[in-house]
Amino acid sequence: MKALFTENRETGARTLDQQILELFREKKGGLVSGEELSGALQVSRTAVWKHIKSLKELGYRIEAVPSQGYRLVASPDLLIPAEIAAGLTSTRIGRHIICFKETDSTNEVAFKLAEEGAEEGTVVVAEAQRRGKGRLGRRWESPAGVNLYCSIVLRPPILPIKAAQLTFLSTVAVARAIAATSSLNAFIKWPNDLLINGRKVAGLLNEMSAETEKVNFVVLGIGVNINMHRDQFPTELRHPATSLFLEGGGPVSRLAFTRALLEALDELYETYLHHGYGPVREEWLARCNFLGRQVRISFQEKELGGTAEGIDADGALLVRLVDGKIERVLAGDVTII
Ligand code: BT5
Repeated sequence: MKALFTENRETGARTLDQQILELFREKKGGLVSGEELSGALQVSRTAVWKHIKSLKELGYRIEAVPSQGYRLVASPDLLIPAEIAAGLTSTRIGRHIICFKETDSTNEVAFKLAEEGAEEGTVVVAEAQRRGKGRLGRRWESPAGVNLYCSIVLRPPILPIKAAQLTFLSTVAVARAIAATSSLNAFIKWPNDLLINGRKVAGLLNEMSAETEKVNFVVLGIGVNINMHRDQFPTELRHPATSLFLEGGGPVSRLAFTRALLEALDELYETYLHHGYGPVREEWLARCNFLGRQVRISFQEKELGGTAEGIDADGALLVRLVDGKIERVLAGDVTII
């Protein structure tokens, strides 16, 4: 499992590419000599050259001025730790950021890292996923370079039955990040979707490791379609899908979005730890647009219809059946009629 870039904001440990980018950033577009780079990084000039070459391959425009050094001319909207961490104000979420050019599934990587002891707030990001996961073994389309695929390790001191509450926390965080970085407003559809104009723009998949009375860790998996174009969606998706680009008509900075998301999550998680689920639930209810509507819910072989009334303290959906009884629904797919 070789990460493209890693950065630990607490210990300061980072890859050489990260360090080179930081030196460039400090110079604010000015020249950095090869000597300066090799001295600061404690590697040979040839090694510096090789790293510069690999950064160029990633889309960084780096100009070499003969016998003077290198200058960073332009950076791509690439999800790498140095860029994500620049100006990031979160304290807990994003303490350690690990980025891949491609991986099977960021949730799988984060889960494995958490099993190996990764600290709370570790964030795994990939530019592309080979086998992005949806719920129940479904696939999450994850083309390269246009969207956000990320997974966050949390170690909340809660009982396993409360862990579903964290899905609400991440949906609210995504909705906040969309509002902060675009002119769009996303609505939440229980339990794990965000919709714009009725089309799915983001999906969440939380996975947990727990014992009977203790959560070891939770991995919050978040996929957001940011700059995905129409032709990048497969034709056979179960529900209509969209991206921020398609809805807003223009590109959205993936870096700005990622920072906004991590900061929103940080704030919501802090609130959750200190004040419980109540405030998160309130905001979730305010951002969801299907309460009072007729819905159909399918789960495995079962189907049930009624009016969506709300969510309870555990995050279960409350549905009023035709006979007036309220049914608590813990899992399933909702279709708004
Ligand atoms: C989800 O499942 O919506 C959860 C998606 C979670 C993806 C993130 S990406 C980072 C992290 N790492 C992972 O491996 N996963 C998480 P579900 O509600 O089951 O919806 C899946 C269904 O959405 C699929 O069956 C498709 O019909 C549709 N779909 C697939 N890719 C999509 C996309 N990019 N945009 C919109 N809809 C999509």
